[in-house]
Amino acid sequence: MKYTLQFGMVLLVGMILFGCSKTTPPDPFGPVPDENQMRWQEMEYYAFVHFSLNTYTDQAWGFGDEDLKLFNPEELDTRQWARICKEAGMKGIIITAKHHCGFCLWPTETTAYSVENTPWKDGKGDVLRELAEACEEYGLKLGIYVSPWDRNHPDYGKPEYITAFRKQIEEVLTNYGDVFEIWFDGANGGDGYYDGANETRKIDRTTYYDWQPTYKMIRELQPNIVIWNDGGNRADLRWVGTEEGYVGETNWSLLDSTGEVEWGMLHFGLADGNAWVPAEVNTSIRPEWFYHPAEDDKVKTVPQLMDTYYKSIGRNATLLLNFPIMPNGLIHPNDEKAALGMARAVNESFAVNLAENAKAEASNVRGNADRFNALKAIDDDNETYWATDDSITNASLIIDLGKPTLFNRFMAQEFIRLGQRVKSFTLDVYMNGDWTEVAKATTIGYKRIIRFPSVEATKVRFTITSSKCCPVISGIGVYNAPVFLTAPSVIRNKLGEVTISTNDIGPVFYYTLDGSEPTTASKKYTGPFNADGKKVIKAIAFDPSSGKTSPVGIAKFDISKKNWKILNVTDGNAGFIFDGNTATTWHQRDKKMPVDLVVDLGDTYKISGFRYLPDQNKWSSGIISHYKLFVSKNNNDWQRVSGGEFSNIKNNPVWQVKHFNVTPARYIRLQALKNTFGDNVAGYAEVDIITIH
Ligand code: FUL
Repeated sequence: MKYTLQFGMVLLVGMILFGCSKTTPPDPFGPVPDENQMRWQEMEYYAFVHFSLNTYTDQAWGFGDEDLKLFNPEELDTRQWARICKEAGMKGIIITAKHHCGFCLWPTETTAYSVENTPWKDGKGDVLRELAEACEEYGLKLGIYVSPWDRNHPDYGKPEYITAFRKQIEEVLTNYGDVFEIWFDGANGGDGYYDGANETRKIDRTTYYDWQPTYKMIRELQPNIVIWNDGGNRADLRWVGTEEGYVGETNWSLLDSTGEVEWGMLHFGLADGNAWVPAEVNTSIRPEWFYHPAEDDKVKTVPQLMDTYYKSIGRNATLLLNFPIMPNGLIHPNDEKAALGMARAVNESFAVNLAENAKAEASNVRGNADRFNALKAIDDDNETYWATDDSITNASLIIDLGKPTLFNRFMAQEFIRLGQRVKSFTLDVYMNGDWTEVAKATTIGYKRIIRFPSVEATKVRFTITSSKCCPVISGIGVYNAPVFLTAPSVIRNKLGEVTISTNDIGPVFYYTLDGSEPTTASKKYTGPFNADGKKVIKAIAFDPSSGKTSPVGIAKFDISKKNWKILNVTDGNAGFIFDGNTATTWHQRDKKMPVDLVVDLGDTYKISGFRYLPDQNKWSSGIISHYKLFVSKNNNDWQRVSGGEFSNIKNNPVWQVKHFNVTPARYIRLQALKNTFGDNVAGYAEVDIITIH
């Protein structure tokens, strides 16, 4: 009897222990996010606003000598910014409190180069205060960008500057309530005004700022903040290595906490990194970060913004989308329209999760326990999850939609509090009695969305083909997103022949040549046509099967290039720079800087500016960063009409537009002084001029 009782007890304890070990949650694997990173990740989408003195000078980077009198945003309305961001579905706003020019948008003890000495509100204004209040009113979080590089400060480059810089950080983190993120730009050191010194000041960006004490102060002042810093100075979040709005398809939220950070690590993360440093995709709603009137018709379209959405939020990153503020202090209506259009598209795309309330079954369920079964992945609760036994590193989950259902998007989420685990997965759909693979992908993380052409199927099979350890999936979604056509691209070659095209399959195009808005009643495109000389061409794509039209693609062309000649050059590829095709580039490699490009326009024109598009492959050398432009009537007497830097051209290689006083000339000479690699190559995707009649 005694023996039986003892045996029974042992059995009971054994059963409890055995049972528990099978139904306890998986252990965390590798680095995991802290609470601040978790809160930040769940924000998903928030705004940048770029606003500074260079808003008033049409520049990308101010030099530091811009006149304070320029700053007078008479209609400044931070509530307009907040309203737009809120309606766009964003969760916060990060403002350039100080950009590289050193101008402070708040009154500061550290410099006279601030709002305090501008005509705006007689020096009594404080943009940060107004934004903090507007964010509070609209339920948005406030974030702050303070540029480490300061092209105005007399002490930049010396130890004294670090004291002033820390003081600035202290001010912005003390006086404006909770700040969710602080942003330290990676552009650091170079030429600047520096209080009249007008010189080049180089710093060692790994040591000069002595970040650790600064980080400590920041965390003391704002315990809930996340710190963004690029490259080697890592903090809580990482840059993705491009400003074009996408992170790698493979995207690990991990990096190594020490050592050099190469581009690939920023873009893809590190599968076996030892620190949790997730990715933030930062990009502007227009080509450039600051407001330039010439970009009013270059605002990204809804399809472009949706593409960015899928390549950022849909790839385990957050999206930081920038609005350039106009000189009057407002967001431009075109930008508002695009951001709200994107919000509608996101809402429409993800309004109905077809997997919710469907039947779901997994190949393995941890301890056979209900709390970890397949339904937990589709229950619309991110705190519950499907998990497998510890020994399992590949598993599948089948969602039965019950009837043939049309869809084209799949979303999966890992429960990242336990680490990022899944390395790869496939997606199959069950149609006409067979399984067909529709997608194959790597990494999931917080959120991964896959796009594929619409299918009509009854079941979806999600197979994790490889995982670091047992997978833990907290969310799965199946959606039927509306299709958005992209605006067609309109290019013109040297002979004046215009081609309209798109990457979408099936649409036809309609266009106008008189600046009016194209409709399906406009001229139909049947193939390349001739339209030489100054022209504005607007085109739309129309998909006859869905009846949908695209946004308008606009191309503005200046005078004919038919008679243009590059002088002193025999290389046959030189013609690439006038072919209208931004993907083809010509390089001059056989010269030493300064490298000249001399063009004979064939006739005399009243020239008021020029445009330069660098090689669109940022890995290529030859992206000109500093230049001079000369013009001449006779190829003998030259007049310098423009010169300086193509600011930020390395990270954002968009069209560089420079205006100057109208000068009649037949020849132009673009002189490359430096490129972004520091070698002697001068490259050009396109070169163009701006003329007046
Ligand atoms: C860059 C800066 O140089 C740009 O002007 C902009 O602020 C962007 C967000 O970061 O590196």
